Amino acid sequence: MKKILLLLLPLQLLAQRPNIIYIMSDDHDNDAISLYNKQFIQTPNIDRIGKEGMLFRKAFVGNSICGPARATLLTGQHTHMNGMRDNQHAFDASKTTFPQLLQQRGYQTAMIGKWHLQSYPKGFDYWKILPGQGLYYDPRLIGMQGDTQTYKGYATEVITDQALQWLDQRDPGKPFMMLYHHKAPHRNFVPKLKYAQQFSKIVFPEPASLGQKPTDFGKARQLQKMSILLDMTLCSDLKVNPRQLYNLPGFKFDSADARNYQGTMNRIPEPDRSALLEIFKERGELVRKYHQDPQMMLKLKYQWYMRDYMACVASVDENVGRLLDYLDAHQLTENTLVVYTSDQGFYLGENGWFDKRWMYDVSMQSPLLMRWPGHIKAGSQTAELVQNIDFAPTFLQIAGIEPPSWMQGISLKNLIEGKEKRLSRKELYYHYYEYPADHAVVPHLGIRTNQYKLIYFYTLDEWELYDLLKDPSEQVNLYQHPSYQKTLEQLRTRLIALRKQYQDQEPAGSLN
Ligand code: SGN
Ligand code: CA
Repeated sequence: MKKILLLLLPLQLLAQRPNIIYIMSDDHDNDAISLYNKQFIQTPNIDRIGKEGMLFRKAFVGNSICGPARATLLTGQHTHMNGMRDNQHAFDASKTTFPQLLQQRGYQTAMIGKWHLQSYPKGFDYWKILPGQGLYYDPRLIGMQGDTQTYKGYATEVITDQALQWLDQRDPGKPFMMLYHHKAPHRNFVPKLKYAQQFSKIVFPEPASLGQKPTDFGKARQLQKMSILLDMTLCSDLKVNPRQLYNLPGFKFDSADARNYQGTMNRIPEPDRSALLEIFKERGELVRKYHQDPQMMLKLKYQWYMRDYMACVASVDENVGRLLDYLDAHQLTENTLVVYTSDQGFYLGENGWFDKRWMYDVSMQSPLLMRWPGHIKAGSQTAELVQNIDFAPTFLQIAGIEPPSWMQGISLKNLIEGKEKRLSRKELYYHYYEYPADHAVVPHLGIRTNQYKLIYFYTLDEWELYDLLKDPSEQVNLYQHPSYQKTLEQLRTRLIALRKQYQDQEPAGSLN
């Protein structure tokens, strides 16, 4: 019946349905977008999406890691429902996804860039993906025939070239939905020469908690291996030339790190490689001088990390600009919803860390900007609690398709169009699984409301409670605090109810 109705729809009407471009970068934290925070970098192109549309102040994920976040995007389900709990398994490609539903209803669909779900994409008319994490220089891309080709150039630009090419080749008579997914600024943060130069002398402000000792906290924080000082590598992550570290008295040379560094550097074409080596030479000299001074090493490593990370973001911003210009030049700006986000947040030195995974806001929160001229008011903002389970139902509703009831998110269409100021949902569920790979963050689950966060590290039977209004950086665990016992009980009850609502029935410590 539905098919017959679709056939009866005049072609013109189909063409009027909005296009959707979903831009997702990998590990791009809010603080590295100037519309959120002006302290670190200017991102005028990414900002444009928010300035001409809506900025989300409280957008979150349900499991702060790559594959799981991507599976949630596709299914509108938390990861215990879609099966993609961690990066170690393949996404079950037999699951129905929102691109498939759009495709069935006449949308042209494409997926370009980082995929990281280990099974091949389904529900796309066109796809071209990085294998696994992909490479920064001369990346390989897998095409729809399973063929793999090397593309000369820098990944952020190569992926953008591919996206623009697909836009050129598509059938202009049909609406489209494109997932345009960057590799950057993921570890090991390899910049283009021009941005490495631009950031080479910048001194970034240090977060107050940079030198924090995990021993002052519970067991979960003591177990992690995501410390800039101890776990971020000098050569591969921070591009210190291992030649400068041979035979350095008192220095423990890491040959695996040196090999990884060589692998990265060998892919960078000349003359850029030599120019980059020249920029990074100072780092080796400073390591030689300070390697036995942990305080100094932490400060230095933080600065080098920030420079490389921000330089990677600068390329992403430039290429988002290319895409927005393309839309302008092809009269596509008006009828296209453009979304900018990341698979999660990322630690930029807070608690002395890099990476993500935690339910703490730094990693649970993601940037989110949406532009849709004529529908979203320019310069609008929302502080409603939204989550990545909401993307799929939102995109379906925008395309005029009723979201299936098995999707767990809610459509944000009325919120972005200003027809509703508040969402009915007042709390978010979170569940992280991957352990011990890669950074020894122990599994945990929890509830986040506007004011509170209750986290349960169930393999340790350890709880943490934060008052986010008084302590937004989540440094004071109030779990034992006498005046919070009533709040604690209420939150625990709500958490149990949330687990039921979202059908997370797996036993977790003393829960279930
Ligand atoms: C790699 C990184 C880790 C990172 C995971 C997951 N190590 O293994 O630091 O946490 O990816 O990232 S690296 O030395 O290989 O860069 S994710 O984005 O895929 O979830
Ligand atoms: Ca990621």
